[in-house]
Amino acid sequence: MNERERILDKYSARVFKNRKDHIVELDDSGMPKQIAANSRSVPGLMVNRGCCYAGCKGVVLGPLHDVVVLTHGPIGCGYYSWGTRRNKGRAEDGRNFMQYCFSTDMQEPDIVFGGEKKLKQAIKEIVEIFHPECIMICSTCPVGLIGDDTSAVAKWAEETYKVKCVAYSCEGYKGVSQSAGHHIANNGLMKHIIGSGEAKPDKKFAVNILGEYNIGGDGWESERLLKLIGYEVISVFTGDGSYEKIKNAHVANLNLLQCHRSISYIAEMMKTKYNIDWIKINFIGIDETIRSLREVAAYFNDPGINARTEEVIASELEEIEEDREYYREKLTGKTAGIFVGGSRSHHYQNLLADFGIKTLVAGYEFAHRDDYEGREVIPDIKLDADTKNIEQLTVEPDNRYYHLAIDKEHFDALKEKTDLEYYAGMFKDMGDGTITVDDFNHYETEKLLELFKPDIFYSGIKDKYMIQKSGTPSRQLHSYDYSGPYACFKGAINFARDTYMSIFTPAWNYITPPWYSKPTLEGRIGAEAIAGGEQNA
Ligand code: CFM
Repeated sequence: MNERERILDKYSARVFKNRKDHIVELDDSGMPKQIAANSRSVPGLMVNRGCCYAGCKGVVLGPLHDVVVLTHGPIGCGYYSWGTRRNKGRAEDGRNFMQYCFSTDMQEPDIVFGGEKKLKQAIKEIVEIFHPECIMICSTCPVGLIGDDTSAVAKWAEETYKVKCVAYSCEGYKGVSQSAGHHIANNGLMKHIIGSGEAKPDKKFAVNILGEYNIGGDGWESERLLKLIGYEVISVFTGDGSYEKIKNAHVANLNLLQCHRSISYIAEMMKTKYNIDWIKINFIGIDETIRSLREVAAYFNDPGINARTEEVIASELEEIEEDREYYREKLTGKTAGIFVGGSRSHHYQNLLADFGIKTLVAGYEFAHRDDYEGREVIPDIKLDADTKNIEQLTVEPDNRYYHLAIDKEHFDALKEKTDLEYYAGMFKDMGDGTITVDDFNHYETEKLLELFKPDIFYSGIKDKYMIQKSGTPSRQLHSYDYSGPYACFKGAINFARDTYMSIFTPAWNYITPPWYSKPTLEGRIGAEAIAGGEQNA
């Protein structure tokens, strides 16, 4: 029995049938392999996913510091998404609403008789107290169930208060994970915000950074480098981003796409609407940062930008050289497991490789097949009912702002050798007997630790302490355990330092993993349905 079969072995026939296609072993031949992804989790398995509302409100819209994001629903959803993601914001313009929790706090009578009145009252109070220029309403499950017309309320708010107001029907139950919420947020931003500013596309080296949420200050570090080289960063989606800036995102000449999963929809739509090309960059990892900076420079093909790019790379490398060598020596030969949401499990493998750490197992909570296998599989992905529930927005070219940054010949030449309009996915960087698990759960995490015994396991708060109790150091790659930034050159050293400290702390000598001292529980996971239950299944 190989490792994959040993993980699946404990499952009942019914659960096995579901999970077998979500767990793949990667060898060096026959890539890419197919994996089942973006489908419903098995009820009862403890998975790490979030909901649609989390993806829309928490992930994509939450970091916009000058926007009041109002949760329409009972207080729990607003409360539990209050400041729980570490997207940092500076708000030099004085408008920072990120530290507040805005919610309509629906009560039973609102559920029974409708919540629109309360929503209007909340907007009135927001306008009077905070004077924002933009309000975004995010719906939670009960709002969709009782049918409040939040778009009509948003329209009313725009007419009554002359503010921008956008409603997102991102009820938690939509789709199968937070991924659906990303898509809904992308659609809303595209429909109502991007292109609504007055700026004209007349800047030469103007870029947007898409899918950079400034966790632990990563966005600031990426922006610092880009500005040093000579780029103008028009807007960032959405880490330390603002309504003020993203409404003018259409004037950029190139979109740099960091997180493919959460925001590739906007990248594609901006290409159709404004002819802005996008390039898949990755500022996590030293070699990847260098590759990304060079590819962006190649796009603009300007002697000054090319020279500055090399100068910045050389000076950043020089600054970190000593630390880089130190940590590489300490960490080379170590092994890792890495499980994050929908893009970091790939990005951080590159950073780990910079320090000689091999990734043995990796996976995502909610990625789609293209994030694993590469964008070439997109035409083969069958849209199921859950996906069809999410609006597939189509956009048309906008003649006011449609502009050409490079000619076709240069575009075609670049497409050959760079990640222009392409993402290769995670699999191609793996292989060699490694295992990938989609929508991993607690049982599978325990089993992976037992079978692979990695020196460190990167994941999130939901499983961090379970991992540590097994005697394996765990670092959170969602919040960076309050450290960071981890992006670019200096960030790589921060990451190596934190990894080094985690692995080498003597605390691990005091812990004996459970499988060394007592037999693990026998039995099957996901029992067959008992009589009577089957009809409801
Ligand atoms: Fe993109 Fe993210 Fe991620 Fe994501 Fe996230 Fe995050 Fe993440 Mo947590 S947008 S897919 S929904 S890189 S919050 S900043 S760390 S799961 S891997």
